[in-house]
Amino acid sequence: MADQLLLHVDGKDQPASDGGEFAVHNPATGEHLYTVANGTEEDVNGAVLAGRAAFDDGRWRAMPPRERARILNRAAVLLAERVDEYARLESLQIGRTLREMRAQLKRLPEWLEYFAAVAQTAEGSCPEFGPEHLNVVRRVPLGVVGLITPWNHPLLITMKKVSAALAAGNSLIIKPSELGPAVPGQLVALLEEAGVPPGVVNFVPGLGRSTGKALTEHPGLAKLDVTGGTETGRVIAAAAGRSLIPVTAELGGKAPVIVFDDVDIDTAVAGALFAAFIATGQTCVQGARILVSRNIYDRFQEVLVTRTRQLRLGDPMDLQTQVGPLVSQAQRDKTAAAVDRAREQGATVLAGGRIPEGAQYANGWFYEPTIVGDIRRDHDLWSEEVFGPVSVIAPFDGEDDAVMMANDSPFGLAASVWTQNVGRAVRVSRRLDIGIVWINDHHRIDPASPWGGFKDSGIGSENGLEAFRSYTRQQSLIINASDTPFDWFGTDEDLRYS
Ligand code: TXE
Repeated sequence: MADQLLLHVDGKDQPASDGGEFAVHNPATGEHLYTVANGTEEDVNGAVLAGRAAFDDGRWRAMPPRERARILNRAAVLLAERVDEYARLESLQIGRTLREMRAQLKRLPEWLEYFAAVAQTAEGSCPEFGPEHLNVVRRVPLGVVGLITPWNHPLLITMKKVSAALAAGNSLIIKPSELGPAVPGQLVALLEEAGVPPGVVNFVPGLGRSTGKALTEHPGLAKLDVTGGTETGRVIAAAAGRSLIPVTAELGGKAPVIVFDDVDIDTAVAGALFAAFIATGQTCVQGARILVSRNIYDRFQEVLVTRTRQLRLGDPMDLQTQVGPLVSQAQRDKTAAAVDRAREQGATVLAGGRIPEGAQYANGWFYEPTIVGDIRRDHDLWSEEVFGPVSVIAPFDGEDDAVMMANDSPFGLAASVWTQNVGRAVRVSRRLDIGIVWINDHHRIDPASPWGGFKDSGIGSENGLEAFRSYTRQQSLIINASDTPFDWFGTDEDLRYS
């Protein structure tokens, strides 16, 4: 890893215009890893101008789709070769376990391959427009788009946005999270190595409140796409509103895991653990509310608590570790405060609920995987997103109760339903006010499958054809195909507008 991560604008690495930088630390050990150039307003402006120049001269936008697709496929091959190196880097800077990052990163070439295929097969349309005209509707790229990404899946989330935006022919400005920008930075170099022309993908790391703000308020952007906290999403969407540009926002969540009484308890507990503690609970689709049919509740809780206590917390680089530290002191403080408040409000901590003791935890942001019971729907922990290894467990009585509890949230990103009864699974899913519903699974993602939330969880979606379309706009060509001369003011006949 280089000692300093620089901006990359118009094909060139550069420091921040004012020389500013900040440091990234290893959240498991506190060790200094590298410094990052802190992009200024001037840098953002330079990046947008570079992206615009690249867009206007058509070096990427006007390239035949098969050629763009070839380059994206080449990038997929290069990425597959670097998965181990990138996984290590991701684990070092965000603290997610190496076994998780390997599993995640080895799938990422699929995003480039999928959107390469979409670029080649995308079609316009030809709506009926009466006998004398032919209407051809083209899908054209938007221009320079701003991509703002978080730290919890640094490369996955960047990849989702980059592959759709690039396949559609746009120029990009990437503003990665200040907590884990190294691998997104490497992706930019990799894309140019694969053949994406300089100036098309620009990289401006920096702090959200300065660099991120300058980007979202820049008048030269044609779209903003953000993954982050709900409050950040509101600020960015408001800026997009002022610029009258579209926004895609993937924000917070408080996903229910709904367990019916016909499940195999061990399988459903394994599913709940997977939902709750992947990424040390730092995912927007984390199974934060485990809702269990009352007639199996006691047994389920007992197995869940036992298995939660057995999770191996520790050094993320050790392949035996199952749960790593939180990404930062702020995330751990937020987690600990949420559990303490739940205790004060009368909930019961059934497993975890502490900062672990021991030399191996002393310098990192560790917190024990935690299950909280006796939760009421007026407790803060019922509705607030923690973004840490904390889930609540509560019983329900029947389908109506399960649906009511699951929908009782300001968020609507994801849910999982665990049952062997297909009719019930379909019935319940249809009643959930939630964007992604897994049946007997959780967390699964595919580049072809829409990913987006309802309510305070965001606007629009990533992945799939809609994501590609959201990086284009329609241009309607209306061709007069009539041989009859036409003179609007030269006739007294009854006129019609077509
Ligand atoms: O995210 P931020 P943070 C949630 C989670 C977490 C909370 C805060 O609840 O505890 O958000 O985490 C950039 N203008 N999620 O502070 O701030 C920022 O630099 C423009 C949910 O790390 O939302 C980063 O690149 N940009 C989530 C990105 O926004 C701004 C993932 C996300 O950072 C900005 C992460 C501004 N004013 C956190 N302020 C998910 N949906 O998965 C910040 N940024």
